Amino acid sequence: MKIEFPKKFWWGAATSGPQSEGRFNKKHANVFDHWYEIDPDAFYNNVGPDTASNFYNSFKEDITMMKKIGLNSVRTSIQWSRLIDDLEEGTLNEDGVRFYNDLIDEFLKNGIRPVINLHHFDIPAELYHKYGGWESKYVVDLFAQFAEQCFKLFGDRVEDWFTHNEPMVVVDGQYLYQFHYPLVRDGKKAVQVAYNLVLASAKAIEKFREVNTNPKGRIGIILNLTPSYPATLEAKDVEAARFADLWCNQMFLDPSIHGVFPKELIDVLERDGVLWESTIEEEKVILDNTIDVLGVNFYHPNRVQQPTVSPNSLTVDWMPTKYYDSYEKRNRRMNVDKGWEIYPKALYDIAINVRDNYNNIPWFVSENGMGVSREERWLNKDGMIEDEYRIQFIQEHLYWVSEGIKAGSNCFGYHLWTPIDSWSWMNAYRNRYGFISNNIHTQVKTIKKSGYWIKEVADTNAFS
Ligand code: BGP
Repeated sequence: MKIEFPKKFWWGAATSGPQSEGRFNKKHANVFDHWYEIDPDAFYNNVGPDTASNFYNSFKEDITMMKKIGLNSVRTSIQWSRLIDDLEEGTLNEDGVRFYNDLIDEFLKNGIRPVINLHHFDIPAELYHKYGGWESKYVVDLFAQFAEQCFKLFGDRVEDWFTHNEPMVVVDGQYLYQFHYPLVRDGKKAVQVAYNLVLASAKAIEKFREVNTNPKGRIGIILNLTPSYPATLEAKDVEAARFADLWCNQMFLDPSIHGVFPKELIDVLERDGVLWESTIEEEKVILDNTIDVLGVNFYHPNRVQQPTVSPNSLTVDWMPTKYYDSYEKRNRRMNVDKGWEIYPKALYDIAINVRDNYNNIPWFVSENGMGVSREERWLNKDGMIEDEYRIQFIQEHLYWVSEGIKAGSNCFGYHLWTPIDSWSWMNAYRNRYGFISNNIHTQVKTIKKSGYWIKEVADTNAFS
């Protein structure tokens, strides 16, 4: 069966500054650089972000390889901690400006659309230590100032901007489940941070509308959407799935696209005494500055059941787990290395949800991918990794994307995580995701079988 895609479909891949560049010449540490400095043991094999995939030094060669495998668009992020010299004054770091100028020009020279994101979990550590990072509305304003600098510097050449990548992961990782520095566990702060991230996105969009002069320029947000499926049709499981959807998906989708938070969520948070602090002026900024385009990161669905922990036994004041529990393993198809369920049809459900409930806004799959460990197991005699499993994974997901498009959803592209195996938060290089492998000792990069496969797909806009 031949699966075809619309003209000008984006075939690409995504990375981020902190996971690819390496720390070279950076004036400031982001929270991950800092965490690695104080606790290298928190990272798999003690490998930190210092070198990552050396993109800062090898971006020209790397982009040549991306072109070779047919990618027509690539996302990365501008690191706040690299571009800005004085974080409060918002003055520019010359080397940072030079680097991102050269990088963007190199993409364009190679016919690759640069898709630029502004925050990928990497707030400068200093802003956390001095002001509590995303807990602070002052930091929200500093982010808008940084965003404005980016639009002014690069907006003549960059058409596609995104404010945050996966703000939910900041809430979960940094403020609830303690898997990202600063490892806080505080429901009330988590709720405030979620609100502040939405506000920061809206304030950045407001700046964009003020300073952008590129007629093709547009701006959006990248959300990791996890459709929530109840374990059974019992009312309590269904209710739990409803809350999971409100908390994990709608909390960011609704204000980003409709300009308001879901009332049902506000009611629950208010009743529990953890609702964020907001002002009428801020709410107006959120209402007036919705997105033009949506990025959807999809890895796995959320299988939800009623909470197993009694609300009274919570060890902290408030947790969303008061209302739902996720479970992952019951006889489901799994990516065992990463521990994530594989359920491609969820992408179709997302497509229909965006079509029906979110104005059928233009959207693309901004990340999808399969993290696999010890991929050298599949090295062939010519030194190429034969990652058939990745090709199959992508095909299955693309099939459901195409079904969504046929049903009228406005999806315009697919980006794999990631073009070249990159450094991955605490997992460092354990799980590999790329079309191109990276030997972290020599930094030699080699195209995998999936890289040659995607080239054919991109060239023909179809696969069979
Ligand atoms: C997403 C992030 C990426 C990337 C990816 C893979 O949530 O946006 O930055 O890391 O997940 O996950 P992991 O790195 O944890 O294996």
